[in-house]
Amino acid sequence: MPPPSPLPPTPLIASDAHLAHAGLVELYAGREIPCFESPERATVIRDALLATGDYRLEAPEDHGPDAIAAVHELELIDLVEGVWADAIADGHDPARPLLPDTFLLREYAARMWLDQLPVGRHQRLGAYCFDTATPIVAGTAAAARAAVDIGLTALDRVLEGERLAYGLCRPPGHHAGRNLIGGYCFYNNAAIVAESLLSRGAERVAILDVDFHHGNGTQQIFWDRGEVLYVSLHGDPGAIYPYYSGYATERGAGDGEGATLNLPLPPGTDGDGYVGALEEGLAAIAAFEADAPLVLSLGFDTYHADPICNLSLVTDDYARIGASIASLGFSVVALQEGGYAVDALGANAVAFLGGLRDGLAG
Ligand code: OKP
Ligand code: ZN
Repeated sequence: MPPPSPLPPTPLIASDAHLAHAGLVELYAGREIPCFESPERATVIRDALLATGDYRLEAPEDHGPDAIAAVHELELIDLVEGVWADAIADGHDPARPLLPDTFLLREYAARMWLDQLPVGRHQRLGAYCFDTATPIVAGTAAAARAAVDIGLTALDRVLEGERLAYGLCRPPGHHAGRNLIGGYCFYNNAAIVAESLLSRGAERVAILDVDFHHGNGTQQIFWDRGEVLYVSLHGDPGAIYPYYSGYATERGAGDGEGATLNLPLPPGTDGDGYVGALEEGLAAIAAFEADAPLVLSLGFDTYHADPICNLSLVTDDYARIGASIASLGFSVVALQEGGYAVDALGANAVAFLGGLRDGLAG
């Protein structure tokens, strides 16, 4: 192992609360499979970063419920916080994760008042969830809250002067919308951090999303708001989850028109192809002239061996991508989203954050 670099250690904000968000299964193509979004993902990333000597581990501080309520509707928060208890009270097997068994589709929603929804939160789960990949267990809500606190604590460190802070959020956040959970996500960590920046006086905040998947939740939350630029590189939704959003034609609306930039990538895109598209995204961010740190939704599911994705990045590409993002000159609040090739997550995190860290220091 090379000697640690002389730069001061970068804050790595992490918590063990996520360990109880475990035993998860998802439904895929008619089968129940172990959930790709597992606790060991966060453990291997944390251990690999700490082994470099370049990071200092810090627990999140409790930021309370207000920052979550600034982004998510109260009934969604109430659902996340209470759905497990309602299911258990109604006889749900505590050893089994909870998934919705119905979804509130447009046809029904059009003639249903929200106050007609069933009282049991487990019975109305399908009104607030858009897929079968977002299992809930006893520890889910506390893990989701801790992930938000991780993001907000990382933000605090950057506002105190760090060029980079990394929040090891789990569960991830970018698929969660104002009133929807899905895609392993409950509270939208990156959106909450961006909103917190606005509440602390920033006028223009940019979010860059380099997770393999389109952050449909982040896009929805800021869709009609010009003060937040959302730029996402992702697998082409024509063939890839979340299927119904992430097309290049989606550019925001109203005050937010032009403040959403989607850069869908063809299957097999390699490092050169990726960096080419990234340059377009970075140019848009530079032109936006944010007056706040960059919020980065960071996924490693762009990796060639990721089990649910189709791009072709290799570990060295992450160092380049990190360096390229650093060249923007913004301080960065980097928040973990996806990445499911567990054996490679540590090396990819070390490469990416190392490139970013060195770039920001130089
Ligand atoms: C969350 B994040 C897998 C189907 C897709 C949901 C993927 C959520 C990704 N066979 N299931 O953006 O990494
Ligand atoms: Zn992803």
